[in-house]
Amino acid sequence: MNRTPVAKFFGIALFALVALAATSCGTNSTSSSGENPPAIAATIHIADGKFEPREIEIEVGGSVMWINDDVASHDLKFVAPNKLHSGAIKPSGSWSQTFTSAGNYDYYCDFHNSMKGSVVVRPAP
Ligand SMILES: [Cu+2]
Repeated sequence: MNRTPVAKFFGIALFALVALAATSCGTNSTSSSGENPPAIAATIHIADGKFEPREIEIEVGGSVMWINDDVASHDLKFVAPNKLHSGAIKPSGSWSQTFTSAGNYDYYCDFHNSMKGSVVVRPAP
């Protein structure tokens, strides 16, 4: 007569354990994909004193790579509240950045202030 509640308890405990295992398994697979180098979602070329394309849209978690095809050095300084700064990107050099929060990231070249671009990071679907 006493066994039924005990069996019920173990049944629930087992269920909870399986649910926990399933949850942690799901978390593991997510984090393991995050350990891989991020895939480049978009590439922007710097040429003739311009960012090409000037505006791009990516999904949150995506990475963008800037490649300097120009003969001069350029950099990327992001407009507040973003504090990203690439530092000088020499000719044939590149710089990449992963965007982990959705939002609009406007930037300009600190050496040539008329060079502007923006990255629009969409939230995950
Ligand atoms: Cu520049």
